[in-house]
Amino acid sequence: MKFIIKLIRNLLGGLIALADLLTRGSKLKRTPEQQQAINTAAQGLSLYQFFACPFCIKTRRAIYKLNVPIEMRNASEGSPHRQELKDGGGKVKVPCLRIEQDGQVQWMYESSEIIRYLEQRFS
Ligand SMILES: N[C@@H](CCC(=O)N[C@@H](CS)C(=O)NCC(=O)O)C(=O)O
Repeated sequence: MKFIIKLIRNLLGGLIALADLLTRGSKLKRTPEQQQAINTAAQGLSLYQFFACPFCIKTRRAIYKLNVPIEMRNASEGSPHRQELKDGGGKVKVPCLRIEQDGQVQWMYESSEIIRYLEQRFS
């Protein structure tokens, strides 16, 4: 039963991910210099996520639109990133944005909070 629920959840998530890919639209455009500064700032960011999680899809969509090259780290079972997330952030819940800035590391959970943070910093 658990297996079937997981399968249905992944199938639905896959469909949402596909719909997202087909309807993403355009990325934010910047001058090459502005984009270079954004690319540099994004080096301190990584998103722990699952491919088919709707909250992760929503967050990836915002990241795509903001045109910020954030490293995606798959935190599903069997991935080494899962333990990093648990050890660093305190729980396995995705999406989680790891923010490394000025020698400090912050782990931000909650898709809405992550999107708000990214929009404030990059739009
Ligand atoms: N309110 C949270 C919900 C996040 C959430 O429920 N994520 C699920 C995956 S879709 C999760 O991490 N569950 C823990 C697990 O599957 O181990 C958000 O908007 O980010």
